[in-house]
Amino acid sequence: MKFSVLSTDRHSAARCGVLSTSHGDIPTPIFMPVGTRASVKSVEPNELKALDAKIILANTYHLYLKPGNDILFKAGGVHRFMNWDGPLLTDSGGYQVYSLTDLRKISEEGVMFKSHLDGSKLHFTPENVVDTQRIIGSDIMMPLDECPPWPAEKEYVQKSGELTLRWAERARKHFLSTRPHYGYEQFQFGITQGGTFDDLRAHSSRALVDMDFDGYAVGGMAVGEPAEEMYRMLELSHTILPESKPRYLMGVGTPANILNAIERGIDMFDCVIPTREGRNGRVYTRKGTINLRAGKYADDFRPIDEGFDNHVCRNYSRAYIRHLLNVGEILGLKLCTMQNLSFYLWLTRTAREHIAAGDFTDWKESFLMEFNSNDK
Ligand code: PRF
Repeated sequence: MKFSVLSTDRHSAARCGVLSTSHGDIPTPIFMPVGTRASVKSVEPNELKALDAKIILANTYHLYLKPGNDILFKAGGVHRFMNWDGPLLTDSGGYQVYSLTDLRKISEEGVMFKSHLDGSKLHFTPENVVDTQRIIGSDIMMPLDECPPWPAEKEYVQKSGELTLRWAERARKHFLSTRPHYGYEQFQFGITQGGTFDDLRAHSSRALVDMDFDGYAVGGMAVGEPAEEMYRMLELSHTILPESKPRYLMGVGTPANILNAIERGIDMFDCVIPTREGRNGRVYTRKGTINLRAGKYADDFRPIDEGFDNHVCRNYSRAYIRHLLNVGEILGLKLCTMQNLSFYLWLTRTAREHIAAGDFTDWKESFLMEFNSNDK
């Protein structure tokens, strides 16, 4: 995989770079909008492009369930199926091992899920998760892993981490012995686990580095641990993961989490916060978040974020969007979603600019000061 680091911050581990895939180049650090079921809820691919999305994420577990591999293969892969011609990353279903605790059984072989849709049995193995992602045709695929909850006993996290490593070994071997279906190259990242235990996280990271993945994800974070614990794990990861490969922090997070992780050497992020909160009427501004459902916005004809140069702020007022939400017009959810994605994409784009300019840490501090000021 071609990943070029263009500049490294003198005051921190932050770096900006470019990750090249067959579907285009991705500037890093980057936020990846979540399109679990081959749709970023309510937003079309051409609109994602206009919002400056460079890569989106989908989920192997959900797509395997519906529409299933036969239809995905007949469609010629998910890019063609959904009409997204940019880079696509797929998660493995490893996170569902965590989120669907009551619906799965873990064994050496893999994970047995009871479908959350109709109760039918699904067997996920490290090998068939690679096969499904070959059919999906994602540019970057993730191996099957187990994300343990927090807090958890060290013995459990250790055993789980060892199993994830054996699965990673099988997944890497299967990936290297199979070919893409659609004539373009695919890449595979490793996922580190180990909870917040320094020795377990270090062991997981070293073992995965030895397997020579195309990039590395830090998994098992943002499951309820204090942010400081997560930052400590990122500092540790930075000392072990190779500088020359991309690093992805899975499922994170708030704007502050993202900037603090960039400062610690992370290049890629995905999170449902902007899309999910948008559908609840919560929107992001440079001065913090506001909930547009509140009555006080009924006659507030200012844009969501005054002076923020994007489609939503140029064209619509708080009062109008609040009205849409208030009467249940679906356009309201869509405009809130677009505002938030635009904000998150602005955040990583602006971080890149400041890394390149050499003043990332100063900008980060002043951004967070204003974001937390509550002066809206
Ligand atoms: N593993 C996988 N996907 C994930 C995570 C993980 O640990 C997280 C971390 N909470 C988010 N998404 N496969």
